[in-house]
Amino acid sequence: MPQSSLQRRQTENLSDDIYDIQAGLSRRHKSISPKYFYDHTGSRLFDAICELPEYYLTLTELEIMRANIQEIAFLIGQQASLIEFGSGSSLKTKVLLEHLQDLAAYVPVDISQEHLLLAAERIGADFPAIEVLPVVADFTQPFSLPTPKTMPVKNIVYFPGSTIGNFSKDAANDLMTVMHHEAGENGALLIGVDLQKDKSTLVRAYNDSRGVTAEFNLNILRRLNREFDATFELEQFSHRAIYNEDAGRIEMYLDSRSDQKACVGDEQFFFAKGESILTELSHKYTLDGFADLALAAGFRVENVWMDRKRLFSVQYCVRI
Ligand code: AVI
Repeated sequence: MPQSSLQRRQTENLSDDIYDIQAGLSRRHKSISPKYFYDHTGSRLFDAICELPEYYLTLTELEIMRANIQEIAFLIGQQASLIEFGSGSSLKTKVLLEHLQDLAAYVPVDISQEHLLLAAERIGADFPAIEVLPVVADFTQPFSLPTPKTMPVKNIVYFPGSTIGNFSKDAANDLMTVMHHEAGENGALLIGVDLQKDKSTLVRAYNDSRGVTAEFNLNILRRLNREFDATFELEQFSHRAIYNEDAGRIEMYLDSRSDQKACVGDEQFFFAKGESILTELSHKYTLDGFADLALAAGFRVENVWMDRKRLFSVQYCVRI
């Protein structure tokens, strides 16, 4: 039977992903991209992480949003178009939308169509007065914006959760440049940025006592086994997260517990006992460090809100 174009696209994407995974595991320092964390189970585990007090990021960002929502809404102003990078079903998005009832449109952008449409439908049901215009796109590349019924006064790019930290410094600059482009003239960026702090708080956040982060990290191998023809033995790997103070980032690894082999597709890989696979970087910024990153992409930080302990920041950056 001839393949439909959707089937063909799915097959092509699958083989691109297998090559990408094989290339990562062929390097001297093995790695697997964190983009493979988020299958159904991975997304559920990440939601569970966000509820852990040790993972202070989500609860603190929400607290900052709630405490400063009037001022944030005032800066965004009336009839703006809110463009969320990521599909935005979170509580933070809801807190924001509750206070922006006169938005021109809410535009969630995500590469996963299924996830995006579900989130957009939920937001549409909760906020019937707001025009919701989902866009399926890889937001690391420039994309076209839809035209809302009401002409927006300005675009506000919203990027919560400190996901910016998961990008290398160069990739973060590229992404901020795309945000600058999508924000357009008079536009701005509202972004959640995790801050540098004492090592023990950071290490605890990524090595929680209930082992949810360990399970989240190991699930990447379970997904590779299921979707990418891989043969990892999960009990032969262990989760490790460290804070690299010089680089200002959390590094998450899966360490091999023994000398072993595993296949991905038709390639076999050898793992020596103690050898690590890097699965994620999570950069933590100083206020000055983030202001420099913003400036390099054409933004000036206009407002910074933080919690009392200065664990996390929400920053409003205007286009210059
Ligand atoms: C999605 N991202 C901001 C999380 C982080 O903190 O870097 C992913 C995560 N990894 C382990 N715990 C949470």
